[in-house]
Amino acid sequence: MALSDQEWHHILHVWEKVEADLTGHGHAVLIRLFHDDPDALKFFERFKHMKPDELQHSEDVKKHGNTVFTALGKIIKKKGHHEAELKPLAKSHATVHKIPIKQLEHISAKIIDVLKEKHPADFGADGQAAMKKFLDMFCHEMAAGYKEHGFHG
Ligand code: CUS
Repeated sequence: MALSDQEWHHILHVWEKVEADLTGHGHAVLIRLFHDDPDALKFFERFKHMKPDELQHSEDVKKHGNTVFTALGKIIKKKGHHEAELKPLAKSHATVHKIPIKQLEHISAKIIDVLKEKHPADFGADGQAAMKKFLDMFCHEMAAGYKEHGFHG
């Protein structure tokens, strides 16, 4: 279901804070995900041999954190009109990276956890609910895109 103007407003409000440090936020989310669900690591050839301490300090993991958060930010700023951004992302994740939707759902949950921790004053119950709705929609649309490319992960 589409998000209301109010919901986009809540999401963009916290995202403004996130943008002060996209890399730091993305890195925190990846570290949290890899800690809570080590299985997530196996989809990343270049990370899967790393120990927790290496992951924590890896410039490559930081860079990937920035990639993930930059991609999400581009989509968020389109306030629902993100077909042009989402389609290629679904294609590359279905055909190249082969990241199951379950993993996108896991990373979505970690995104909400990290934002709650880092921005308690700017990410209250309404913001959390709006972000959850956005991320649910994102995962749902990615799954639809995956199917178009014959990936049922
Ligand atoms: O990179 C990318 O792009 C993706 C995200 C988006 C948002 C779609 N990813 Cu990366 C994902 C994931 C990771 O990193 C890890 C784990 C899981 C998932």
